[in-house]
Amino acid sequence: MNKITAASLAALAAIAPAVALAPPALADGTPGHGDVKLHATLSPFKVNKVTGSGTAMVHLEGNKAHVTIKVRGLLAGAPHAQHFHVGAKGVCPPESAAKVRNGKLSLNTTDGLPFYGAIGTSLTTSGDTGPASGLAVDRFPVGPEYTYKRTITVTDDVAKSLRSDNAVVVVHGIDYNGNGEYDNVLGPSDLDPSLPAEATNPALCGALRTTATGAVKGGQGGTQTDQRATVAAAAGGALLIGTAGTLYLRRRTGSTS
Ligand SMILES: [Cu+2]
Repeated sequence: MNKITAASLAALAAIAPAVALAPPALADGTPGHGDVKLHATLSPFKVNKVTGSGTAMVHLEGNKAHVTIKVRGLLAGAPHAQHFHVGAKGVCPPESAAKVRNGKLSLNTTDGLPFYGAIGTSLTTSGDTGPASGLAVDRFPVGPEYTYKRTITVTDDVAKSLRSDNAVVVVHGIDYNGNGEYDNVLGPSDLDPSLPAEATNPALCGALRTTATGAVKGGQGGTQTDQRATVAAAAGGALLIGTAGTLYLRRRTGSTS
């Protein structure tokens, strides 16, 4: 396994700028700090030849995030960097965001930045959890299958992103050519040219969405998590106007997990 150098961390930090999000205002104008629970279904990037799957759960209390991630079907014996990405659209990239490199169609971490944003939290097994630990491969879980549980204190920006359904879980590390190791079939990593792209390309992705909150605002199901929809309702007089909040509510209603 390649070693992570200080230079590589600097390279990663360069693509993970500080995120400044507007604080999410509730319908009554106060910022949210209450308990929220979030869930994500982690889906594989087929374009990266991934067939694994997983789930992520976060219970956020203040800035304390109790994180549980379960994955299976990833490359065995290899570390899998995993992060909360924040500050963009709060969604996973479509497979159409992939590009041809080394004559092969693949999706690298940079391809997804306009969709899931930069690294907000590194979901390491120990020690630092900031963006600078984004490629600390000796502190990430090892595949093919694992359950990760850790309580992490997240930054204010990440807490706000979680509460506003803007955070995305990305698990990295793929085996594009199925030879059982990270190699250079796709060339060097976009995050650190001393690493193979296979070691850092996204494998699984899931947008975290709130499933429950501690404080329910009366009447119309307008909890903290429904803030965008609630704001939309206040502005437009109806919930079913074409907003991100509406899409979210539909998705949430249709979900059984
Ligand atoms: Cu990531």
